[in-house]
Order: sequence, then C-alpha cells, then structure tokens
Amino acid sequence: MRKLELHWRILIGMVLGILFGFGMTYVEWGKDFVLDWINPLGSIFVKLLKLIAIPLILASLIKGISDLKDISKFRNIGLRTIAIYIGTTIIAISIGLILVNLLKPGEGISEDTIAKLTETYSSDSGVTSKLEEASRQKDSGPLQFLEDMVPDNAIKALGDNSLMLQVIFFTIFMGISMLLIGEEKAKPLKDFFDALNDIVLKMVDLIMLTAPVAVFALLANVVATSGDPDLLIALLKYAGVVTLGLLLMIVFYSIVVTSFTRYSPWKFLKEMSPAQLLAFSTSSSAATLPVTMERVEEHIGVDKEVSSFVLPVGATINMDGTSLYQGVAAVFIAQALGFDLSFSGQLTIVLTALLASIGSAAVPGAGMVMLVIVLEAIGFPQDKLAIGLALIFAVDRPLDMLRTVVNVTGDACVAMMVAKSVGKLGKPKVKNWDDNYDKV
Ligand code: DAS
Repeated sequence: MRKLELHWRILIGMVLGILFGFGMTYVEWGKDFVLDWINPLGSIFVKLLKLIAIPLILASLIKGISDLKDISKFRNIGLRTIAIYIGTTIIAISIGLILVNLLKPGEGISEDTIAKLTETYSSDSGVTSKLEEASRQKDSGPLQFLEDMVPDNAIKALGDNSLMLQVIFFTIFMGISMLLIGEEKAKPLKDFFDALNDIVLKMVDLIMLTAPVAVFALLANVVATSGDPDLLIALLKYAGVVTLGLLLMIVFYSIVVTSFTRYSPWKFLKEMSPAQLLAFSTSSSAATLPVTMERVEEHIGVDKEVSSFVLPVGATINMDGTSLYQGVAAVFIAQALGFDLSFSGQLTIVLTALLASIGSAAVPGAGMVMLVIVLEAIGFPQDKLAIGLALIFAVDRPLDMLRTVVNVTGDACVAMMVAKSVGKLGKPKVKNWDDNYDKV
C-alpha cells in the first residue's frame, strides 16, 4: 500500500485517539491503562518539542539573517521588506487576539475536567519559580517585558527554555553582527549555522514522524481522563477561531494588494492558488518556496531582484498565519486552564508571537514548537504547560496546513507591495494560469 502522507496519518491518529479515549471511559481499568501506557507517549512528544525549540531558533534565525548577505542589500529592499513584514505580523496577531478574547473558545471547560487533566500530567519542577515569575509579570511595569528580553548570560539563556525571548534577542543581535563584519570573516560561523540549520530541521522532521502516535496518545489521554465532551467542544471552537482569523487574513491581503498595487484581488488569489494548494498539502513554506517564487515572478510580474530577496526571507521570518495561531492558542490555553492574562500579558503575547513567528522554521509543526516560547514568556506554570501543549497539539496539524497557506500568501502580498514601492512590479511573463505546468 502506498505510504500515506504524514498529515493523513496524523488525522487518522486524531480520530483513533478520540475513539480509543472514549472506549477507555467504559472500562474500569481504562483510565489507569491510558495513564500508564498511553499518556507517556504524548508527554515524550511534548518534551521533544520543547527540546528542539532553542536549537531551532538559533539555527533558523541566524541563517535567515545571515542569508541577507550584505548589509547594503539589507538597507534598501531589506529594511522596507522587514518593516512591512513586522507590520502584517502584528496585524495578524491583533486579529487573533481580538477574536479569541471576543469568542472565548477556552471558556466553559469545567473545573473538574481541568483538575482531572492536571493530575494526569506530572507537574514539572520549578512550578513555584514559574508562578513567582507569573506574578512578577503581572505586577511589572509596561516596559518590563522589554527589559526581560535582554539576557545577561548567553549560555544560561541557551540552556533554559524559560528564557526563550532572551535567546531570540541574542540570536538576532549575533546575526546582525555577522552581517556587519562582512561575509568573508563571518563565513566559518555562517557555514556552521547553515549546517546546524539543516541538522535541526532534520530533527524536526524525525520528531514529526512520531506525531501520528503522539496525537493518538494526547487525544486518547485528554478524552479518557476528562471524559467530558466539553473539552472536545472547546477544542473545536478553538480550531474555528483560528480558521476564522486565517480567513480574515486572506481578505486583508486581498484588500492590501488591490489598494496598494491596483491588482485584482481575485486574480491575485487565482494566480497564487497553486502555491497555496502546495502549502496546504505540505504544511511547509520552505517546500512551497520555489512555486511561490515562480507564481509571483512569472504570473504576477514581480521583478526577480525583489522576489529573490523578499520571498526567501519571508519564508523564514514572515509567518502571519503562524503568529495569529500562536496568539489565539496562548489565550485559549490560558482561558481553558484558568490562567488569567492581564492586558500587559496580552501585550507580551504580541511581542513574543511576533518573535516566535520570526524564529519559526518553514517546516511542518514549527509553529507548534515555537508556541512554547509564547507560553513560557507569559510565565505559564510548567505543569499546566504540558496540558496546554497537549490540548493544542491534538488539533494542530489541520491548522498547520491552513496557517502555512496564509504564511505563503502573506509573503506574496508583501513581495508585490515592495516591488510596487521600488517600481519593480511589471507585466506577468506568462499569460495563462496553468502555463509552466505541462512541462513539470
Ligand atoms: N508549517 C509552518 C510553515 O511552513 C508554519 C507553522 O508551523 O506554523 O509555514
């Protein structure tokens, strides 16, 4: 039998996990069996995600920044591009936060359900320090999160998951310094990080191979231990809020493309559809990049000088769909697990989801790995963190497919805006929609 694609295997794992979990609620020893033999498979997967987060940031961000080659290219097209990327990402996160605070998908889960879930996840050490940090976050001043972002010890930051923001700050600082010393001098370190990037992405691939089993275990555990349908209903509502936000982003891009470049929004979406379909089926902006570039250059008319910079950088650091998802997911988990988020906590989410989406690699599941950063940054208690990730990951794959479509569409939209602003948006080279494909 032809090997099923990973996302179909994960979706099958989801369905079997729910069915198995419900089945276990009908036998007396069911819950203990799930706790002893099934739950660990899910917990191990969550630990692997946390394990890979820091190496992923380090490698993906350094490579993304050092690929800009020289600071001069960075200055003209680069600064304009990054400024627009940051703008669209902040809009994406804001849309996500507005929706999740308005629709409150995480409300309505009974205390009893949460209590049952909490006891099934071993509480991590350092809970008190987390709670102290959480209370500090709540009582802190408006710029506390900026001050907290600067590490005073790079090695300590790299070794402690709860200092993710500091890792990102250090990484961006180092990447820009590599640009400033010039390509020749930075080459040994750039080669090292390029190799590290490939290795870490391979590790993410390997971790994601275990996802079908992990999703089965996570969902089986969530259903068997809570048993109440209110959790599943909350997860479905959460997935609905993310999907609604992603749809609004597609509408936003269409409006921006039309008002900024006079290009027809329908034609924009039609010309981008082959790249969007590939993004949906691969859940990988990196895998889709060649098609994104071909559609933007050949079928929309963006000059190669712009697209050859804007799109590869966008695939690495501009993930509007991912950032919207991270904003919604962080607040959903806080709502579901009764962790009250102050306004400054939500502001912290905007900053961390921005940085986390910049640090996310363009591969399946990267947004999920980086969600750990957002939750750590708002001082989420460790023992609740595992439950929160387990809840979110159980329905993550279909959302990953959708948010990757938005990531790719957002990159194309910004490429058109930058091209227009530097007079490099011309006529498409290829007239018909499906040209270039009969040769592939
Ligand atoms: N799958 C990632 C991408 O390639 C996005 C994500 O994981 O959120 O864009």
